[in-house]
Amino acid sequence: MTPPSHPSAAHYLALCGGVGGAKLALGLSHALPPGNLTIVVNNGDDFDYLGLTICPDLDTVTYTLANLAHPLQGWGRDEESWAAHAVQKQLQVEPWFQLGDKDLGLHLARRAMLDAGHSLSAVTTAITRAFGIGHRVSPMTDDPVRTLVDTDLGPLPFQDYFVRQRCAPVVRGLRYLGADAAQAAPALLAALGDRQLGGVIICPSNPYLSIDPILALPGVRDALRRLSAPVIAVAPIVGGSAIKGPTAKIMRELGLDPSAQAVARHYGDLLDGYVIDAADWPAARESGANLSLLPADIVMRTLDDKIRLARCCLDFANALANQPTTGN
Ligand code: FO1
Repeated sequence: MTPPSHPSAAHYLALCGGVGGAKLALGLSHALPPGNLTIVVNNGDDFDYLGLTICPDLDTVTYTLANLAHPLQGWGRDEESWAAHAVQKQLQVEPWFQLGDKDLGLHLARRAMLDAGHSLSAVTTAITRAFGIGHRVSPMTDDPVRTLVDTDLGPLPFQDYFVRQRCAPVVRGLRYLGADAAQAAPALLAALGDRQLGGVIICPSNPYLSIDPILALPGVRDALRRLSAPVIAVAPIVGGSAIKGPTAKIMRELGLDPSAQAVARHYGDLLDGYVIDAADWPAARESGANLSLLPADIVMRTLDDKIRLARCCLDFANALANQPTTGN
């Protein structure tokens, strides 16, 4: 495997949500030293549950980087026990959302640190360091932002739509409540302002549920547009079906063609490069998108797959950064 050819001093910013994004974030954490990578995570899925602040995407990324994640479930921890949830179920208190016993420990600690006045960024740093994670993991903002799903049953808070209703309602639209008044988190602002920024990698998470809340924060889209460093995205869809989660269903319900090209159109002029699966390469080439396309094997099953794709993204960003400017 060729070593990454990106300049060692460069810093990279990864934007991600839950499962799919966390896989690439793990690959990037193996391909880059801690000082060269900032992982900014969607926290529009966050919600207050039984007095606890649940941060699903932050916790999926944390558990994934700490090698504590449940290997199949896509959330929560491996080797978990469910004694507390069993009592909750017996007492009929909100049993629809399952918190494992070890996961509960994290939520109680986060609650205490937030109540002590620490920001979500500071709390996330404390948690990730305690789990042995050297790389910087940050929420997109320290302010409350909540994704609201407009459906045929009316507006639903995200976890109600996603977990309680198992994504069954028909999606009519999405709103990110609080985003317009929220401040991008310090680590996100620092990365966007870093003169050593070598590139931004939009990880293969659901664009509408996980990446758009980050892009909805005031100034983030414009800052990405103004960057001299390349912005690349990895397609979350292969051959018209989402690798994980309800992306394709949501796209169809939003009247969008569930394809890698539709996602590229969705990100629009933010992108300098787009990594798509080799299966989607012929269609994408015909689409005439004036975007640098890179066909790759983007399905990540093993750790090697995740590291390989991460290095492919870094080399792609580096190649785009060294392209002679077209002078436009
Ligand atoms: N997803 C479920 O489908 N069922 C659950 O009971 C559940 C519990 C849960 C607890 C903590 C946590 O961090 C995530 C949890 N998730 C659960 C996943 C979560 O709702 C979604 O994966 C994300 O919000 C989607 O990005």
